[in-house]
Amino acid sequence: SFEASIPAASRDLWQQFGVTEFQDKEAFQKEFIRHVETTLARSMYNCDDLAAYLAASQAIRDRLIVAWNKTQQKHTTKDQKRVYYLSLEFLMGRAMDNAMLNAGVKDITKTGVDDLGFKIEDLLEQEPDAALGNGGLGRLAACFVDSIASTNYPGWGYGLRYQYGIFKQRIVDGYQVESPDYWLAFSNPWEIPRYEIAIDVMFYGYTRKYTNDQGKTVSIWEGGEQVQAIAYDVPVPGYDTETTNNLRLWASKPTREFDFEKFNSGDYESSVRESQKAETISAVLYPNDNFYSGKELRLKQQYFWVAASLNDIVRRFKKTHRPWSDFSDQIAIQLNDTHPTIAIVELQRILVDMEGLEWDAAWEIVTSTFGYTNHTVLPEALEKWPVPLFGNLLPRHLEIIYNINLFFLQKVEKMFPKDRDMLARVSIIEESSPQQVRMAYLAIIGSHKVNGVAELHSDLIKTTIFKDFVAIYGTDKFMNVTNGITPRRWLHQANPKLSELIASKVGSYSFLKDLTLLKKVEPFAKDPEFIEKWADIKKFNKARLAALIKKNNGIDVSVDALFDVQVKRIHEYKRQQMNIFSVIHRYLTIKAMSAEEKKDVTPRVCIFGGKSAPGYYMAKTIIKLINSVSEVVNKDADIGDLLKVVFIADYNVSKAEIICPASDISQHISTAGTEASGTSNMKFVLNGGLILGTVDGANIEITREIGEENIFLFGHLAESVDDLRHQRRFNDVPINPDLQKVIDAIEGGMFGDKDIYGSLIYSVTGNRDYYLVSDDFQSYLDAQKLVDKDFKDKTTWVSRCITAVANMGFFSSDRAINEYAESIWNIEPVAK
Ligand code: F58
Repeated sequence: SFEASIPAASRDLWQQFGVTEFQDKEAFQKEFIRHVETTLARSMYNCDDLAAYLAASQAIRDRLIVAWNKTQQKHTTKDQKRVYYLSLEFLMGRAMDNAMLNAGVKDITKTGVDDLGFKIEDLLEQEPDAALGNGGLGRLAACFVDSIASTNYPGWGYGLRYQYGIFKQRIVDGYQVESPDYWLAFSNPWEIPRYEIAIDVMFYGYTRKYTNDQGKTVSIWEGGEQVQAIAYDVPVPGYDTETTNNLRLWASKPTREFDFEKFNSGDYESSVRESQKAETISAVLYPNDNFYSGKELRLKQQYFWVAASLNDIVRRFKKTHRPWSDFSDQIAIQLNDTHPTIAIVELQRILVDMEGLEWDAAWEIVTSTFGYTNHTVLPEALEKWPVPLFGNLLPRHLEIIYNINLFFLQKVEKMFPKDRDMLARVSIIEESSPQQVRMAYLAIIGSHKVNGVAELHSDLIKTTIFKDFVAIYGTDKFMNVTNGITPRRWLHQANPKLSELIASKVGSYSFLKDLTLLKKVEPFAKDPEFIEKWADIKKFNKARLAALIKKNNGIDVSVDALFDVQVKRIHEYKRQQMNIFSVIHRYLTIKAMSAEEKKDVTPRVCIFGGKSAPGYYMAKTIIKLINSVSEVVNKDADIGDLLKVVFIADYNVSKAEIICPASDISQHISTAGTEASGTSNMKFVLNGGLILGTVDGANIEITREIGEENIFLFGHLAESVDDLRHQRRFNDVPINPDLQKVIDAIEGGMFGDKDIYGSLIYSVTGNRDYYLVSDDFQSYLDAQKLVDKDFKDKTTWVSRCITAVANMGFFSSDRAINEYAESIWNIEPVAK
């Protein structure tokens, strides 16, 4: 079996040959050629960019695997506590550039392929994004595994190997059209299939009570359908360290015995159909962002991934022959949102049903192992599973949940004997019809720490959705860990020129490991020479984006205009509708101007990008409106270069790497209290752009760090939102007059058939306007005006950008990971 070892006597021989890692250009080229000729079975007469990308990747992959092996051996020997990060999404983007950078072979690879007649940039472009996520939550997981490796913590990610990542978006006639993202078409050099690591996972079936040898009545789960989870390992190299951690992704396969009976009896078709059904579990990523949809297949995905991961974790623990009481001293498991919450129940089931521990002892282990991160307060995003669906798929787990709930409610009843409502409010089971399992409550009850992802958000969960749980557990269980981003990808890779300029003042690239060193560039915010270099780099980055816009949209934009960017998933709470309304307002204003007045206008390019969930009608309407406005404005001769509107199709990680460094202003304008943190806000500022934003999520902490003179804030505060909504619902609050003009223009047919926008307009007028577009509109326009004015003073503008960047050190995901490690996971970095 794969666990057998080389006999001691032969190990010398093994070590003598070992594997070597290429150290210079020539050695790389040798590896490259070997991979073209052997791995790919091609030749020098038959090697295009794709083949060259694959061969170079294979050479780099070999290095990663050697480092991976060393790291895993070291971790096994040291036997320290490890963390497992369970996330249903890892939005990794491309791997090649990052692997070269982190492994320290970027220069030799670049010159190596150059000599052979290729351009490294062309090879990098061949790689499809690993787009196994929807947005912020998935990208956060990707930044976190990078940081866990870069800070030398022993930690693995566990996720699903979707065959189809987030759909590809095209714009046809102004509308979003989705097509499948078949990212695995040309083999994936960045994964190691481990066909030998195959774990059986069961669904459905029934539970049966019986009396065991000790005379105890126990429940067992049997009679269900089996599928197999196959491990695919993705090496995660740390930057400038020896650590290469693992991201283990599970793919579903039929079990080996799958319907052998049927197959044998000649019923091929139904046998094949059944086996295809097993494979559909990990086939596709659900494309919703901040929205819960209770589909059985989604719950199957969750349990499949959780069961395989826990089986793997427990198996690794059992190999150490430690007592169960050591479990949480050796293992921390972080739940990225409620999607893996069933892990709490699964571990309890393993310990009680399979390993024979007493309930209380098992529960102590479970709760000290798990931590839960919440990413939203939006009610429509909170997971609740209908009890009948849940009990049918996972009958034993439902029993265990009822037990957990019973013991929990007994405790609550003792604490609050007079508060009957309390029991109904905090019960894991919601008494609706049908009953629902509230996953967030289960996650809180089964974890020792619960955290939000930015200060405001962490305060809000304590005072709103989880208020009762603070009364029960006290405040210590609830904490904040503000999100972060990896500076390797989001500064150095995305913006190599800015990174180089910063390095020239810091003295080295050490800020990529300790981002607080950015502070060293602050004195140069007043240095004319530095300012000029900085401005040149921004211009270069804007030209790079302008070229992408020309290529994808056929629109010419001037790099001298203010680049105003809002790229993120399309959602009413993120308020792209407010942005496009203000663009229409700008258009109407310019159109009404005299030639003389126009001379004063700051030219702007308004750039949008982002996907709508396929079933989200309102978000799709917003996309259509943006594209219709773009059509009208861009060809209007009265407007010329004063205003351009661009929708960049298929926004993804690779496009973000081009877009972030090119913004002058980026917009993070969610209704106060709705965006838990946001992370692209951090990316844009780190790349030398300013923010136009609301007092929401991490915008607040960004303001504190960079100074309020370096950010354009507007809008109502979170504390006023409930009141404003109430006002609108029960009184006749007039709509903002500037917004009314915009609506009149849309309704007058300026942007095509007005009927298309009926429901969008209705959503912000009358007594609805749930996201307070009208209430914030005036303050938004005022802030826009200030942006126009301030952008005219180029020197001061750049100076503010430099100061902002210098103070972004806090937002490194390395800092976030250190906080998790110290205050939730209780783990230490692995020494050399
Ligand atoms: C995002 N959540 C938050 N969820 O909206 C954002 O403020 C935060 O910065 C980020 O998490 C990281 O903490 C988010 O992206 C999802 O996409 C879920 C996907 C699965 C269904 C439910 C929403």
